[in-house]
Amino acid sequence: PVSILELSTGYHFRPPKNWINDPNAPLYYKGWYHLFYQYNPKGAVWGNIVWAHSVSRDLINWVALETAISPSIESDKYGCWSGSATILPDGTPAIMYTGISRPDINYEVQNMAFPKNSSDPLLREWVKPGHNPVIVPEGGINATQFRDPTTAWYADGHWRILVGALSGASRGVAYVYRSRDFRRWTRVRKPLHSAPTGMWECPDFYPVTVDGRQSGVDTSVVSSPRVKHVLKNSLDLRRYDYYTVGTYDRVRERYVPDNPAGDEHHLRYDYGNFYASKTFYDPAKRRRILWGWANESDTAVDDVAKGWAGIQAIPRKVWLDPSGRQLMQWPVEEVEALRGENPVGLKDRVVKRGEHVEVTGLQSAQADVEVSFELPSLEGAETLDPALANDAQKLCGVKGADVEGGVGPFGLWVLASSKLEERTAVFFRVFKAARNINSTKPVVLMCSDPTKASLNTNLYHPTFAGWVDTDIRKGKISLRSLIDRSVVESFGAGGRTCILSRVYPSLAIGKNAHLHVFNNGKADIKVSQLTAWEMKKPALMNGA
Ligand code: DQQ
Repeated sequence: PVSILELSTGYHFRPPKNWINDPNAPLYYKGWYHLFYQYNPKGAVWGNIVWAHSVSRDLINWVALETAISPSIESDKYGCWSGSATILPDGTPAIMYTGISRPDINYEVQNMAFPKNSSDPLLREWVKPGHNPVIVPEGGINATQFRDPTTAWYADGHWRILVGALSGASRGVAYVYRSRDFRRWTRVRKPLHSAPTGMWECPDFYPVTVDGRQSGVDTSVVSSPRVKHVLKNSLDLRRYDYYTVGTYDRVRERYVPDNPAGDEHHLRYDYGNFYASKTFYDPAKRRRILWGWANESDTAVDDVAKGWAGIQAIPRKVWLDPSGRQLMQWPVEEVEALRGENPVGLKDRVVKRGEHVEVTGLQSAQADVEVSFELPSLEGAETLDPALANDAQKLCGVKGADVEGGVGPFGLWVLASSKLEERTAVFFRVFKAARNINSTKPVVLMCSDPTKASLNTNLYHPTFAGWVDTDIRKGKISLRSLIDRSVVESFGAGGRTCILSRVYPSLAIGKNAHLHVFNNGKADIKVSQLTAWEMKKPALMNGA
């Protein structure tokens, strides 16, 4: 077996050494994509947080620049935590971020920084104006749970931002601050929105178009009847990012989710390891792009030994599904430039009950796989246990990849060792509609089951799962997986449900990693098309 220390990533953004977490202030400026991120310059565990900075022309090749923001003033002396960028009307970016201003507690205030030289497309140096901090926790705000300012939007003579907070013991809150001059900020008394979910970290609030097209709009497009709004919060307690789709009332400064139960029965960007994410509008390609952090799921001891921890997921384009009920996500098209020249595949291949088919002819430890399945019949689908109908993850924990079903589980085994002792399963499973659900539509579950991912038993290997809002009666469903040594990032049904897992095989490494299609359901399924590409390493891939 190979040591965990040799497992890295080939094309996912990661630091060559040390710890990274949240993506911060992604933006596009003068032909360059900028990514800042939370970074510990002194080690592979969280701490000593500064803003590292990398730039790219294509979202794939990255060059690390010098640290952009680090403790230097009273109001950020003990840490420069997460924040966002806003492109001002003159075209220059402004950053707002959280500063830790006391040594004894995480006393959180909001600061600003501006480029020292806006004619530098690389925005290498940032200066902090003397009037920092610009927002302090006043009026009963819990100063230790008050952080992560959003990108500002502009309407009716005012800029607005959100700051995430905790009210009382358990209420997640997004406070609105307004400013006429982007300098003096005052709080709107009532928050934009709140819910009994625990602390809201890294809120994100942005418009999406309702025309069913995949294009994005700038954050300040607030008043058109052609947009709805998305509010995303990162749940500190549960460590995942959830969102609702709804309406922004800019006169009352309130946001109302379309689904009244949305904050309770919420959607997630990703049902796996994906946190503290942030979007930005890319004017070059008129799209909205989502960045999210995926932490390691090995041990802290392993992280220290390997010298680094944390990656960023492949940036995803996000748009509103024509149904208006949820977002769609898809890896930015630029990642396809890494696909090798000789894809391999399967076509019209029936996979019978209990069968698995190996996809050969490629080195699949670092690969991009797209597959479409056809389901000849849904007759034999299992009945959904009403007790588990609300908990996809639990259901998948009970009905993992090896538990035979009616229709499914079927999908991919990725990062599989030659004798299959190790394998990560990414799959679907179809259920007849539960009797307590007012619909005849069958229910589709998507899972990532890493319980067999590694012979190394010293690892955290949760099964991840989410529902897929698709009409499977048409008999078709697709899956795409970006496999990258220790990452399996999967997109179900064209990006309706996404799951990122971190896995640490001990055998299925490099040339010893295999790829299979499997079917552990009673019903036959058909792979109408499978295409798998080896993925090249970007020429430049340098975190801090
Ligand atoms: N990470 C930052 C905070 C944020 C948290 C600190 C989310 O600003 O709330 O590194 O991961």
